[in-house]
Amino acid sequence: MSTPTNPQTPSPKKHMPAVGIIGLVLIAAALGSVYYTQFVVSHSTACLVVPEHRLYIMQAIIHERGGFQVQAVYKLNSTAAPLPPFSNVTGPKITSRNATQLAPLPDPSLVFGSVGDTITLYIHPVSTNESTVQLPGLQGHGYDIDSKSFISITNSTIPKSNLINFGNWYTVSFQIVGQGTTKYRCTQTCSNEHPQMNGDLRAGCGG
Ligand SMILES: [Cu+2]
Repeated sequence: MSTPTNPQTPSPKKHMPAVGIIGLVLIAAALGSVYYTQFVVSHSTACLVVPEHRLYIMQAIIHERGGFQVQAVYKLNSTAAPLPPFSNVTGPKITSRNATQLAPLPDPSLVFGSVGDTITLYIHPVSTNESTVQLPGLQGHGYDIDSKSFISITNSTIPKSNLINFGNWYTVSFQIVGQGTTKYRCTQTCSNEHPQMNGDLRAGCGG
């Protein structure tokens, strides 16, 4: 009796094509997800709209008479264009030569911009002179933004006290550096509805 020959063990080389294909698929999937997160996702969160400089003309009046109201929105015709002449007595002097009026936003207190935009607010605090509704002796309203985490303020005439006096105009400019939503609000107790005297500041992408 001859000793049986060792049964043929299958050569590992026979597995190689399958292992190689699985390996290639895994590498492709890994590269694909890297590409997806690096480029596709970041493209949708970064804003690809052309930056503009928007001007918001706003009135600040007790909430019973409207609160913060955007009266007009413009965009500068060129982001390199100088801002319109501004006086703290008469406000900004905007002409069609350097700015174009935009359609009003559905929410009259909303300030909206896209990431990369510059926003300039012109705020006019107005007294109603109604001592039954407006707190007697009130000097003005207040203006402050809750979270400044996604904006970078480049210029402001609003005093550190945030008090904006009746009859004067105030301006603040900022760049939008990220998406986000916060509230701006009156900081002076001005009427019964003072707690509602606020508006949204929203930074998105386009719109
Ligand atoms: Cu107020």
